[in-house]
Amino acid sequence: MPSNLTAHSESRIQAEHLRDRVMSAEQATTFIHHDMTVGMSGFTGAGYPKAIPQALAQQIEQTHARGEPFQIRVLTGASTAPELDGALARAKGIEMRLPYQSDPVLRERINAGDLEYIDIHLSHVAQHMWFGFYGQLDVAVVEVAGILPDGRLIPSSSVGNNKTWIDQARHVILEVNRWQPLELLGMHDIYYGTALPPHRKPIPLTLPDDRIGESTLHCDPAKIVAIVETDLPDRNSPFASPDEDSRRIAEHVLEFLDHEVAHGRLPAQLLPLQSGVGNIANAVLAGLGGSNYRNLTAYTEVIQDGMLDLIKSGVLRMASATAFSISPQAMDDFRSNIDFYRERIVLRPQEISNHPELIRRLGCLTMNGMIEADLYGNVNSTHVMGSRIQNGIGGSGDFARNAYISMFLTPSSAKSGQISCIVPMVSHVDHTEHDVAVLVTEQGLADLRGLSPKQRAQQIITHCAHPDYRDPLSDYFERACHDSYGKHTPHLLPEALSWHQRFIETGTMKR
Ligand code: 0RQ
Repeated sequence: MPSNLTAHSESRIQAEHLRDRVMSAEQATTFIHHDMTVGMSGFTGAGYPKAIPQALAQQIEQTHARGEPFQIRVLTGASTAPELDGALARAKGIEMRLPYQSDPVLRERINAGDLEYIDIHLSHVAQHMWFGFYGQLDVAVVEVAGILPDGRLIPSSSVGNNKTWIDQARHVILEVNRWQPLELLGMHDIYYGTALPPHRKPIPLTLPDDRIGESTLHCDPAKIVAIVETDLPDRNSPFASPDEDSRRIAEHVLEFLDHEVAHGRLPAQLLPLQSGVGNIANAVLAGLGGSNYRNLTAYTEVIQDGMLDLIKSGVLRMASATAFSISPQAMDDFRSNIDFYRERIVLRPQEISNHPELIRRLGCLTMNGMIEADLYGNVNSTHVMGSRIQNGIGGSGDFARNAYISMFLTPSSAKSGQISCIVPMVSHVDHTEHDVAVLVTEQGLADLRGLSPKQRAQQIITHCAHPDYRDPLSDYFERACHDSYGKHTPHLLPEALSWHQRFIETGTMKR
């Protein structure tokens, strides 16, 4: 940390030349108008602007009350929080939203058909902006932990697409959040070397630890139109301790990794781990904590509680990500030991944390959740009953497509056992059979590498399907092998397509 900026400084805005832009959130919202495209910070409930979206939601409601239109296109890093997605969705202020989201109010609006939701790979967002696919970015609203005397910005608890939003926007609004530890300075690695085709060069990162960029964000001071000071926590909900299914899924994954090491297909320190968020991912991390592995690395998107524990115990040597997603208890520990963690954590822009070139080069072992998989290994991560968006593809496609071993994990059934998560044909495809190496449920693990479609089906029914659904799935598969039009990937189309419909017809899934 520079000697002229200490954690106890009076103001987090050390740049004298920017002090005249400080104003209230209400005043700052006057720079955002109907029909604008706004890039906001935020990734999995970390580092999102906390005051401006709420003030904006109020402005929007008042404008609607006058009978005038006010809707914006909202681009973020990934999911944010009720103060951003929830507030703007409730105010009916979003015309278009991208990429990943997980807010219940926003989800309802999207599924009611009230707004356009564009679900794309997280690594694609920044480059699609540079390519001009989303038009002009009018305003960037970005949370930072502080502003250095020379105007450089200290990133906060997520990086996401902030570099791109700041570079591309006509106007920039900063939220300087005093709640974010200033000691985050030095934890980030902002790579400014990306270029557009045909001028792209290899990204010079060969180990998850490599630092290839700078610790701060740059912004042309002329673009900064408003600075709002806040002191508000990230949305960080406590993690439930792993349930029985999650624990069993974790056991199968660990047994598989041991087996791969024993057979010389993985080194003793494994390869960089990527893990999705949620209960199952946390259970796998907890399982690694009880293992004999040491000095592992993670090249992933999100650092959650389990990863901090692994770093503390030495199981993980270091972790690279783009954001935190940690509970209040873990946050206390993080703050108390921030100097220790800064040596072992790197936060990068999401186009680098999720970059296909780097994931392929490093050979990531990827573990992501899913809604359902079919007999041949196609995976649906996003759509319930083929049409209702749950969250989005997030980074799962960036990682799965380019992984050394891509694993997908789920309990074998959903809705208290009424729905099988192994189905004849997925109702929506996010990851094709070509990108799925291993499927895991609490029942067991199907290793699909090197298998043909019919061989995969046998493995998946035997090892992953819930016992209640094994017979119906085997029956379908046998009849399909006999009666299918082609015998390479056997299907009885009308029956495969009606599999999901019956859950709606029997009322298991509400209309
Ligand atoms: O519904 O909320 O109404 O109870 O789907 O399921 O079991 O809570 O699972 O929270 O682990 O999420 C795939 C959505 C799993 C997640 C998904 C119903 C179930 C429940 C949620 P309710 P659970 P999880 C890194 C990587 C894509 C993004 C990704 C996800 C709800 O893992 O979003 O991987 N993945 N990112 O009841 C009908 C089925 C069902 C079903 C579950 N077969 N049929 N309903 N549900 N299976 C992070 C980022 O990218 C940022």
